[in-house]
Amino acid sequence: MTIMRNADGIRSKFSMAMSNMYKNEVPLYAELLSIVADVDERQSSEPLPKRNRIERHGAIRLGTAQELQTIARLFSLFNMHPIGYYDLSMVGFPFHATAFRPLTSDALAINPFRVFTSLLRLDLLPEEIRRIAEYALSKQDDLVTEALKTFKWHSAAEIAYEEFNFMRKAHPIVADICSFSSAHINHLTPRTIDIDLVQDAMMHRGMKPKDRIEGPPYRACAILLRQTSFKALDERVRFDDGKGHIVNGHHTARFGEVEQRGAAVTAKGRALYDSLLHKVELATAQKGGGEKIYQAILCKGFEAFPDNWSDLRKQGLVYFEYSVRNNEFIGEHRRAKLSELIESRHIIYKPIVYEDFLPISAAGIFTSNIAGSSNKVTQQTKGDITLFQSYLGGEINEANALYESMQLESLKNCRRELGLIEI
Ligand code: OOG
Ligand code: NI
Repeated sequence: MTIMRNADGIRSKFSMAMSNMYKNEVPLYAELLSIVADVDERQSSEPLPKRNRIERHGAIRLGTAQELQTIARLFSLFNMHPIGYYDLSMVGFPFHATAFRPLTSDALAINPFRVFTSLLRLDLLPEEIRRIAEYALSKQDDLVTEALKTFKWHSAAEIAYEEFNFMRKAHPIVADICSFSSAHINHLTPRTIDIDLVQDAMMHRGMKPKDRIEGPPYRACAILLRQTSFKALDERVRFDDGKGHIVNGHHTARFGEVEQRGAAVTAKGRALYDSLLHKVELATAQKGGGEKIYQAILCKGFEAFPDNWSDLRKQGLVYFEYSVRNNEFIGEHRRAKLSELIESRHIIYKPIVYEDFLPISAAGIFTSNIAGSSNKVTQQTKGDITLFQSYLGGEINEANALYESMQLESLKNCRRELGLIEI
């Protein structure tokens, strides 16, 4: 227990230290934080929960199984565990990923810091690229001792400029992963309550946000996750020219992102989300046109996703946390059904926050933040969760199982408090 509590404390310190480091390294990120604070203050009628003011997520890209193993051990000290398997090969990227985050409501309430952690799949790279990548990765630091440095930026590359450019042509993220002495944090992401306003503000200040807010459209009942970012900085990096001379090159890797989180959806809700998004993609591909047209098609498409909490609950599309509002006269209701207790306002409910990521959105974020990264080096293929888990040395938690158990736990508490026979 003490260890767990301590771990939560360490996570808070770590996420704060990381944010300070990133503010120094990428001043535009500090500007993004101030936009979010302004927007949220203006848009919120009541004080925001403490959770909203602390940093939310970051991302890191790894090259080898050993690195993943070390990172998993490091994060477990912060009470962050792998949740969800994200197969990026389905969008033609040679990566798979998981998100490390706290598992329980208590730990999330203290500090919900999460890190989207992707791992390069050397097996999906063309032979020639794989050879250079393997060679470059074999020279990287021993991460057991260098764990914290993992998140720091390196302004000198470890490979020759020519090799860098060769890899970059195949896929810029492969070059990003393989060219430095260790990995680096590539973005941090605060949470806002109004991402459309933050997007406008970024545009206004000339911060060059990406064109598209990823995820569902604006809704009265926010679901899942909406994300946007300012584009990665073009940074000077020193390279060896292969003949022992230094050349100045450049690389785009580090950016800042912002997110708005909504309700966690059930498997049924997710299937509906995926199918609507798919239809929107098809319609957009057919129609073409810019971002305005995409947004219009998106909003229209999502009319099929109920947008009030009552219907979302009745149709089993969203996970809820239930609580007792009024336990008077409950003796008369001991056999009452959940729907009746909700009707009579003995029990109230609120949506459970989605704590995870979305693979299609993640691909959109990846793509827009590395110059020239529309090229795909792999054919669409299947993920390999077994391999990923063998590197982790343990199983990945399934996000929906966690939401489901939060919901069940809240119902159990209601039942106990109201002395109900069953609900
Ligand atoms: C990770 C992109 C995924 C998100 O917010 O979906 C991500 C990356 O660019 O390395 O962080
Ligand atoms: Ni992100």
